[in-house]
Amino acid sequence: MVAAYIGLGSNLHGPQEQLRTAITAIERMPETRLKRYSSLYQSPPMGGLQQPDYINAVAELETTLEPQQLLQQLQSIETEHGRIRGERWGARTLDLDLLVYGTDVINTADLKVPHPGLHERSFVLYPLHEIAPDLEIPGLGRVTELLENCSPDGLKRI
Ligand code: ROI
Repeated sequence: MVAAYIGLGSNLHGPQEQLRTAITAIERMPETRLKRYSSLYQSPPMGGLQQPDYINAVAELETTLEPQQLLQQLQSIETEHGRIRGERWGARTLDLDLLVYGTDVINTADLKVPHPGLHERSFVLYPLHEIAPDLEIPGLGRVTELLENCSPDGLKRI
């Protein structure tokens, strides 16, 4: 069993409902147990394009799926939620990012774990801190310490 952390984000088509149904879909994934998930957080879009505010959350899983299998499961949930892979920094109905997979460091073309930029994104770090303050992010450090260097940047817990 490996502890894995997933970042959830949406800013289209009822973002709060998108995240709620995504949590239900995650609960139904094979070989996986949903351990806990954070509150929902609202934040302005990062990345400069004009688009609606995002709703974000983080979930902790226990899984025996391999990282690639887990990624495939997450991508099929995104697709079920009508995710169209469009503009790189554009709006999305559902984004599921594999943030952390145990102590693994993965650097392949389609999967980078820990998720690059995780430590700079308040909409990932604050919800992660809510459920796993003592988590050690491989190569980056403890969540509590990372949080000290990350401004909330308009993030609101809802
Ligand atoms: N901005 C916020 N606040 N939350 C996100 O989940 C998010 N996801 C993205 C980009 C477009 C980078 N901006 C975001 O993919």
